[in-house]
Amino acid sequence: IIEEHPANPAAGDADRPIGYGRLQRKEDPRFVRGKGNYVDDIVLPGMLHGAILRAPVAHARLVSIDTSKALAHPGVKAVITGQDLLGLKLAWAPTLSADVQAVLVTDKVRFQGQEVAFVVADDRYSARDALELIEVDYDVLPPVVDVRKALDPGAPVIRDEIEGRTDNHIFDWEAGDKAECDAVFASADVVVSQEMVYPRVHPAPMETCGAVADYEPIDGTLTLYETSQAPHAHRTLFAIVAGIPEHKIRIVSPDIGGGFGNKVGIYPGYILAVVGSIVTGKPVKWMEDRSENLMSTSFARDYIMQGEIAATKDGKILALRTNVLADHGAFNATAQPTKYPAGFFHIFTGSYDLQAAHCKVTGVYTNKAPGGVAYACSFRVTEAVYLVERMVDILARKLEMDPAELRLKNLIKPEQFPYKNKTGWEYDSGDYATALRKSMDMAGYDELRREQKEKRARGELMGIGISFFTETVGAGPRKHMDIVGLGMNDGAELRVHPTGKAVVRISVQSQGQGHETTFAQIVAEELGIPPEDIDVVHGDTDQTPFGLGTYGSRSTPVSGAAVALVARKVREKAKFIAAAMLETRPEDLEWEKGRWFVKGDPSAGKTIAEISMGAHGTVALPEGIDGNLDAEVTYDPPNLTFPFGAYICVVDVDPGTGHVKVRRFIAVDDCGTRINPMIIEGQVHGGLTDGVGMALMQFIEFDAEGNNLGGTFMDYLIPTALEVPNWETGFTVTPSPHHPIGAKGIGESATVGSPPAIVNAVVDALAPFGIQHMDMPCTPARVWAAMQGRPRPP
Ligand code: PCD
Repeated sequence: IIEEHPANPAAGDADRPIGYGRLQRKEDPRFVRGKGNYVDDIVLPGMLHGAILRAPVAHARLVSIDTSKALAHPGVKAVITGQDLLGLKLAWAPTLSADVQAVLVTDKVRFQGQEVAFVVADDRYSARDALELIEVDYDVLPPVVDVRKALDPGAPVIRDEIEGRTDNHIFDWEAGDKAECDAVFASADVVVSQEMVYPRVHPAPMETCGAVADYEPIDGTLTLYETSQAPHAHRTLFAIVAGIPEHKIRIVSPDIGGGFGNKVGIYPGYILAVVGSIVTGKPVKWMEDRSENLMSTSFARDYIMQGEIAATKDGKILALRTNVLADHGAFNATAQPTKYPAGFFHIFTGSYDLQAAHCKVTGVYTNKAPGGVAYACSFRVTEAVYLVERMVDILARKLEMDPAELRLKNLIKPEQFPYKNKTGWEYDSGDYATALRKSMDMAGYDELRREQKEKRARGELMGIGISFFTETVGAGPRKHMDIVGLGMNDGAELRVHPTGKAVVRISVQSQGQGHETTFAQIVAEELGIPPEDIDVVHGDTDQTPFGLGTYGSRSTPVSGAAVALVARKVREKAKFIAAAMLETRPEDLEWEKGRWFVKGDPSAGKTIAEISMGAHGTVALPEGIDGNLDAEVTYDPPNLTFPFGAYICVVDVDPGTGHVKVRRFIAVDDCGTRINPMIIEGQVHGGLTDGVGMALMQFIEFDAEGNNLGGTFMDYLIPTALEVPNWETGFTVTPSPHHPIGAKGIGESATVGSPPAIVNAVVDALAPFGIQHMDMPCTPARVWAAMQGRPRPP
């Protein structure tokens, strides 16, 4: 299975991947054979099935609910309503953003698709049939659909159950120095402004959300199989909310069919499965269907951003400011660290060296599904990067400068790192201009511009779009961040068996990223044990150390660091045992290629396997060293990591239909030290494809009544191989100075970086029409409409 095995890599070679490089994925043999084990594959003896009745309207008072006919339906074992949950004190559950969310409606429906009742039956079909027998009387209220009208005086108050609430305002949050920023703007030569919408989209993972709850009444234990990106955090929250002691709860996240942020939160369905199991005394399975997933689980984005950029007339960018209106839906359930209600949006200064910056974000309630999840985005970085990269392009147009040249002029320089931006971030490392130049070389940038000029002369619409992004991933240092009070650290436990095979247990949860491979590679690199001899255990709270889970591309920055350090701890311990075995002093030993040997006598050495056998065997152990090669670590990152990239997109727009074809896409990514280049390329391909979906095809719209118009894959379009080009990827390597192996995250880079490159390309193609901006998604209808009534290009 080893495709590329750099046997004796030169030490310090930054381009060399870690631990066997392009190793084929250890998890794939089970996936390609259809032997994965997903939540819906779990079948327990006597298991019942749950189904959720959902509200047909967006805003309505619940007048009455009659479940008697449903209860009488054959096979139905229980029907649970909001009133029942009130009795159990489970009608409302805390969200990840210090709000509460209704598990089942008790008073008022607040979005279409909201959970109203839960039926438990012998099989899925009886449960679904019984839903139709529940009689609900709704008193329909006017909904708040348009976020711009949510704060109007007289707007219906959505959260009227909260004491004293008279409007739909959730929070105002600011970063940067407003006075300083306004002063720079006031004296700048050039100021341009633009309003832009980052529309509501959905992670839409291949596997929908679901759970199997198994409450054992005799000893009071709960085993919950869940689609969860953060099993340990979920367990703690279940313990707090449901009052079940934490040591009696086991959460298992088996194979996950894509997370993309959709499986970070705890949805009502998970809680209902648990309640169903407690009520019936049987295991209960609940699996969403596709429409339920799209309509009720976490959406992403939904930011209306008013951006302004200030510069000198020769193109030195001075400052950036923005006001954002954030639609959080009916409950503030956004996933992000407590201190940051707008996530990491304040990295909106991007990759540029600015004199001042200020942002203000206002969050409001509307009658839409809650969420604001970080879909392939480290907490609103996606919105931030889109804003700055569109603004820089608009500025380039205004200054009549080439957008690449404008960027090169303003990028933070290598010698400025660590770089402190104007909103408080400290970027760890970067070499931005090199990455941008590399992408321009790969693209043949000057040649593309020549081609564009020729085509424009013939009336053809070709666009070239650039984006340069910096991300902030690896949340995070416990002094700065927590989620619902839990510090964002992660653990790793490593055990080397007597024969030198190893098992590493990690607190993060793979959803397809290939952790069983890459985390084994980190141990392999540190200890010289081949990756195939290292088992990676994850996704079961009974078997793994505590940690906050996988999202925000944090697994490699946080848990990957824990794994490197735990392996180093084992290596250090092995040194003392090796010294005993070799009858020498530990300080006389040197480490190389998986073995400790005597300095000056390389033939006298012991491999990790030999040392492990010694540790577990009869070697007389030095004072204070016990008989194993095990260790554990909890890692608190000193800072986040700041991966970056330069993307270039080439589009052709059909002047007759408005159809946008992405002809080429060049992506140069820098995620520091690379572990597995093949997996990295896969991550980038996936993220770029997501970017095409967001930029050109998908958004979740609502009509005036609050009906969700994006509730099926007929309306919510998922990009396929047909819509995307043959991705051209490249890389540079700028290691993170504070990460033990220099690695930064990569999982979300392409989703963050690609939408602005695509939109910049579309707007560039439409430049002859004098179009400065177009909101996503640039669908054929929108592009066509934008061209109408404007003079044809010369
Ligand atoms: N890597 C390497 N190297 C480096 C980095 C990294 O190799 N330097 C690799 C690792 O190890 C892994 C991957 O790659 O395997 C990734 O990583 P990261 O970046 O660390 O990340 P993570 O944490 O692991 O993951 C997460 C991400 C996210 S976040 C998302 S969205 C998405 C991504 O991931 N998701 C997904 N990708 C993916 N893929 C798949 N397949 N699936 C899925 O689901 Mo969020 O926040 O949740 O929204």
